[in-house]
Order: sequence, then structure tokens, then C-alpha cells
Amino acid sequence: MKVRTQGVTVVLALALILALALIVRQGTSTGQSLPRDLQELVQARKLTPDQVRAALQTYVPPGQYDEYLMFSSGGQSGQVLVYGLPSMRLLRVIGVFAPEPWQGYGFSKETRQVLGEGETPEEALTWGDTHHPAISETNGEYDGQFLFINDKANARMAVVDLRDFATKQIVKNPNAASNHGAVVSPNTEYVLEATQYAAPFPFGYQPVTQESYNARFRGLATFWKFDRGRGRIDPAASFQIELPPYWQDLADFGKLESDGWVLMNSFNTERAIGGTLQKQPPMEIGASARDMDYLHIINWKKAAQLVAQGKGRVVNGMRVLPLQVAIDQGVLYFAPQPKSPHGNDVAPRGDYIVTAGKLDPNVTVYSFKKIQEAIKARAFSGKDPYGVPILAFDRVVAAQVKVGLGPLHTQFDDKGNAYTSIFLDSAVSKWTLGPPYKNAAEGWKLVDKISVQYNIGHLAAVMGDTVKPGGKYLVALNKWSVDQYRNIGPLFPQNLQLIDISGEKMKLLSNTPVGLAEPHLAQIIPMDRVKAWATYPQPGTNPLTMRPDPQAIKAGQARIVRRGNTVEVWMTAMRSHFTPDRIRVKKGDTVILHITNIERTKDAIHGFAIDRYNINLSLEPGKYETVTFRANKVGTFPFYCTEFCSALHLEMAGYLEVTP
Ligand SMILES: [Cu+2]
Repeated sequence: MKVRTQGVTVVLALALILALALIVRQGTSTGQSLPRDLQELVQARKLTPDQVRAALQTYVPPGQYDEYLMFSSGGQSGQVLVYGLPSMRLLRVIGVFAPEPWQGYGFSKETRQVLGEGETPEEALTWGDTHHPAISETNGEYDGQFLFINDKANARMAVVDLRDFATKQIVKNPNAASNHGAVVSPNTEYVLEATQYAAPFPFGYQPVTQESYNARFRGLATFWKFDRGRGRIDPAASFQIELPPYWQDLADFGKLESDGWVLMNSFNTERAIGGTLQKQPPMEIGASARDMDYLHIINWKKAAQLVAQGKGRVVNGMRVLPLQVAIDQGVLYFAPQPKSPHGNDVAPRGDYIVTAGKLDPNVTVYSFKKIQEAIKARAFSGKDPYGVPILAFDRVVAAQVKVGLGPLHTQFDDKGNAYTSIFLDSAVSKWTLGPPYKNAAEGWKLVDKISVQYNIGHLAAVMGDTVKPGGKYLVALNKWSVDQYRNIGPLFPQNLQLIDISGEKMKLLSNTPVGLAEPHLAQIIPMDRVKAWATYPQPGTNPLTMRPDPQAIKAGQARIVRRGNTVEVWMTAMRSHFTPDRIRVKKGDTVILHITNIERTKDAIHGFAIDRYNINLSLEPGKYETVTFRANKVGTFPFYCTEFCSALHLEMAGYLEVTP
């Protein structure tokens, strides 16, 4: 208790110091001096004025809320991490591609269905590599309704409903073998997934020889159609565009003046296939041989029309627009793009596209207007080996800005500035956009640079890739933490760093270790844009349909019914008992539990776990879920509530009897 009081005192002290310092600086000193104990505290902790300021800026007192939510990919954990900003407190881990026991994700019938019920145990995927979260958008702004996240390892895309922060759907790309990124169109008509590594198309076995790679391997741009009313991706209404076997990875949808187009980067246009034992150059050397790769410029609205007119062919149930049709119909153009780019980011007005080559000291800025003019004038510098026209570089580039070694990804603020992560320099560079964001004399200039610890990959600013960036904060997602934390074994936490971007100079505010995975990318949205439920609004809501389930029950309706070898149980949970609390079945029976949490009070959450049966649910107020299992183990098994729900929480239990 004493320790906690001291902790609060430290922070209160810091707050007072700043408040008083402010009074003194504004010349309105009331004559008070800093309380002695606060001065001593600052000295004892050896805090600099900047550190005191940073602490005060990021401290959220008990009972108060953060201003922003950050959705971060959870890397190899397969999950999504939700943080509050500026405190950087972890508020939630959303189970997506891996079971998540606290939420009961992957245990109930409903969530097993999402994770992949029907797969045999050998097929079942128990992890994912989440990379790029994308919040749904309306008119190019985050609307806070849905979140999409890709699984790079297994070419899957997931849909999370932000009413209950739960995963509702996972779709598997039938033709891709890896992916990178999820991005949404300005009104979330489509979620775009680009393949990461080219693979045989149609997928199957093809030898890895240069001849076979060039002829039989392909990249794909997959446009998953999102049905907002149903809150689901509709695979039957989705389509793909066949692309050359380069390694496409990141894309951004055009917006406002570039609406209807997609800009996608690629690398390994060398088509390197490795072969270190055969004395061929290793993959990374082969894939970095050329000075230029290709920015893919895709007219997605036209592609959608062509597919609707039947110009696609169906491959593994997915409509695919063939590469030749995309070329002939003016759906696909290239522009040279320097040196193994990763990011491709469309400026807020949709007028510029910023790309960053990982081996280039510059960001290259393309003008969308110039791209359109060059297409119209057929200003091509050649064609790639597959016949895709390449726009002349000097006809489409608006500017190049020297920002540092290894630029990767760019975000924007509300004042016409851009922020680029610089991997090799371990830094964030701030630079100015040209007209109409800044006047000609001020535009395209590096104006600030801040070191980060260390090896930054992506970065995220408040609404930083929308038509209305919010400024204020930026988070650097750093791969290495090196000396920032005391090592606790050889697997080091990665490091999120919060940076204040409200002033001319960027200021480092805080470090947040991530001891879970490589968080790849994040998006930041004002907290009040997300209208999350505190309880399921209708009693007995099925989280899959988000409607009351016909099998949900009210108090007094609990019962056990046997039909042949199936025993069905309708159960209620409320503080502090399950009804029924005794269930007797025979070995070999199929048991179906329909459990309704009949509580209406927020926070009155119950869990439901059965010894030895690998069953573990989370039952939030108003939620209904189903569990189905074969009673193949004889014994008398306790079941209990896993949430500390009341003083008599331990008594919230019962017995499952499985008779021989
Ligand atoms: Cu990435």
C-alpha cells in the first residue's frame, strides 16, 4: 500500500513541478516556490526537465482515459494488440490467428468456426504472423467499425468487429502462399492483400529453376470484397489481378484525386531465386542487384468492372483478371521505383505517392497528376519482360528528398509534414510536402530528425494515412531494444517509442517494451471514434451473428435433454452460480452446452472451464456461446468460473459426471 502511495506522489509531484514552472515562465508567479520534497524527488531520480515534461505528458491519472487507441499487429503471436495513447498502456489483446484463452477464443463452437473448424488436427494452423492492421474507412477517414489484419505466413485475412473487439471471420487466399499487408479502399468496398513471395500459379508444385520461375510463378493483388452490412468479406464477390513474379508487398489505395487507383510497391524484380549451395548469389544479393524496381499503378475500379463483365477466369473459386488482360485494358502500369522499396504512401489529398527504397538515401515522391498525364501521353521508357508498360521516371516524379539511410515507411500530419522511418540510421525524419501543403520555397525539405532505439520498421501517426491526419503523436515500431531494457534472457523485447510531433521538433516521450512478438505496423484512432459495447446489448447475443441466439435462455429455463447419444444442456451463468451445476452423461456421449450469461451489469464477466476437457470460455454480460465435445474420459470433473466475479467466485462451480 505504501509503495502505491509513493508512486502516486511521484507523479503528483511531477505535475506540480510543471504547473509551477509554467506559472513562473508565464510571469504570473504567485510567489510560491516548488515544494522542497518535489525538488528532492526530481534530483533523487536524476530527471531532466525534458523527462519530467515527457512523464507529465504521458501520465493518465487513475480513473481518466487515454485520448487515442492504437491497433498494433501482434507479429508472430498471431494476435492484435490494443494500446491507449499517450499512456501506452496495453488495453487488450485480440485473439485472431491463434487461440486466446482469456477470451475463450478458439474454444467455443462459434470461435472454433472462425479459427478453422473442419480442419484436421494436422492441417490446423495454430499461429499467424500478423503484419498490417487496417481500420475500416468512410470517405478516407477511419470510422472505427472494423479492423482487418493479415497473416503473412499463411496468406489469410481476418475481420475484427470493433463493437465487441472480437474476430468474426478469417478467409484463406486460395491462390497465394504468403502475403503482406491489409489496406482498405476509402469507403472499405475492398480490403487489398498483396502476395509477398511469388509462388506457382495456380498454386502447386513447380521446380525452382529460373525458367520455371519466370514462366510459372506469379504475384497477385487480391481485392477482398467487404460487405459492411454483414460485417464479412464476401469471397464470391472478390477478385484478383495476376501480376509478374516480383515480390509485391505493400500497397495504398488512392484517395480523393487518386480514388479508384492502387499504388503497390515491388522488389526482387530481378526474379532472384537463391541457390547458395549451387554457387548462385544468395537471395538478398540477387534481389538487390538492380537500381530500380517497379511501382505498380493499378486502376482497381476498372479491374472490378472487367471482372464483373466476365473478363476474369476462375482459379480455385476466385475470379482472376489475367495479366495480359490487365495490360491490354490499361489496368496496370509500372513506374521505376528506387532500390527495394517497402513503403508506398499516398499523401492526405491523394495527390502524391511517397515511396522509400530500403537501399536508397531518398524518398521518391510521385505526382498522381503526372502519372495520369504520362499514361495519356503514352510516355513509356519501355516494357517489363511480361509486357507491362513502364512510365518514364522523370515524367512522373515530383521530388526526391534526402532523408537518411534506409527509408522505409511514411506517415503524415495535419500541417503538411511527412515522417519517414529510417531503418539503417535508426531514426525518424520529418520533412515537408511541396505545394499545396507548403509553399514552393518551404516544400520538399528535411526539417528534423530524431534517433530511435533501434532499427525502426514501420511507424504510425494519429490518423496518419487518412485524408485527415491528426498530428500530435507518432509511434516508432523498433525491432531492436539493445540496451533499453535489462535483458531477461536472450530473446529481447521489441520497443515501441512514443514521439510528440505537435511542435517543430520531434520529442521522444516514452518507451514501451513488447515482450510478445514483432509488432509490425499500427494505426492510431481517436478513442471516441470507436463505439465499443460495454455489454452485449441484447440478452443472449451470439457473438458470431451479433443477434440473440434462438438457443439462448432466460433465468428459469435451464434444462438437460438427452436424445440418443447426445446430451444437450441449456445453462445460465450469473453471480455466483451455474444452472444446472450438475451434469451426468455416459462415456461416448456427445455433449452440447448452450451457455448464456444472463447478467446485464457491465464487468460482470464469467468464465467456464472443465477439468481435462480443454474447455475454457469467456462469457461477457449478455453473451451466448456453445461448446460441443465428446465425453470420452470417464470421471467426475469439476467445472468452474475462471473470472473472479464475486466474493463467492470460488463457489461458482459444479460437476460433470461421465459414467463408464
Ligand atoms: Cu511491412
